[in-house]
Amino acid sequence: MSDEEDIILSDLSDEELVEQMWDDLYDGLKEEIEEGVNILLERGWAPYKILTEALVGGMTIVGKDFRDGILFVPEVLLAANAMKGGMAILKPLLAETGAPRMGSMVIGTVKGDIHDIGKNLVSMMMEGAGFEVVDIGINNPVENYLEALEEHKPDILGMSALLTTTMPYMKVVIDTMVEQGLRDDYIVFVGGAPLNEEFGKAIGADAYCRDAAVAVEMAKDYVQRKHNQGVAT
Ligand code: B1M
Repeated sequence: MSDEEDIILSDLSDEELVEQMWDDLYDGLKEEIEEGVNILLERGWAPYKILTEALVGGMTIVGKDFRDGILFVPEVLLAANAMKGGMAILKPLLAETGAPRMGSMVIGTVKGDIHDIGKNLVSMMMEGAGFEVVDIGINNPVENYLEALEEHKPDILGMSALLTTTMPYMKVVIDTMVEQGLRDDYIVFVGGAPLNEEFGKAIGADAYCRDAAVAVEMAKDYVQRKHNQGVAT
């Protein structure tokens, strides 16, 4: 234990530091995660590389032990809090690319689901790529999505779900959009760890996005196509 306390993060090599950050994330040590992120930035690491390798990499380990009953909700909450500390440092850097305005998106996690790290990451990356993002948070019933669409008229609606029990709610939202004659006005993207492409197709989404980088690529592609169609008609 005292060995761990003695570790000076800045003395570690990049590889050792990333592994130490996985441990620190696992232990929910927010300040250490923030320090690690700052050290990697000083060493010239790109924000996206830090995000994926040090933070998402660490959260994957947490997820496995959560699944296997080694970690429980309170510990995972601390890990999530530490991850958010690191993400907060990276957010302005990811958003600072000076990318031209590409389009807009409303994004939220579906009803019954309070997981928001993945959604936040998608928002950050989309903003970094030049999209205007309206984040409506977690636990959203269909009414919240419809209100946000009405108010902001985005190009894209993004929905996130991390639970097998909440992912079917995405279909409720899409079906309601169809019923109200709104479905074709928006590009609908879905994402979250338990989803796959087949599910996305089955519920009538335009695309399933495996991760934040895919979401950005898909968004550029679909918005471009939408605008081209607009010009053609
Ligand atoms: Co939860 N949890 N959790 N949890 N949790 C999972 C999802 C789980 C897989 C853990 C496990 O068993 N291995 C499991 C779900 C099992 C299942 O449904 N099959 C689970 C469970 C069971 C639960 C509870 C039911 C536990 C309990 O209470 N007994 C409970 C449910 C609460 C609820 O929502 N009602 C619960 C609670 C929690 C915490 C609150 C403790 C915490 C959330 C804190 C927070 O988000 N603020 C938590 C966490 C942290 C996790 C794990 C460990 C990590 C999730 C995460 O943040 N990943 C998770 C295990 C796992 O996923 N491996 C787990 C990192 C993030 C960057 O990845 O979210 O996948 P991800 O997002 C990616 C992509 O999926 C994609 O891009 C992102 C970035 O690349 N993406 C999108 C996501 N959303 C997108 C939207 C898009 C596009 C792409 O729109 C365009």
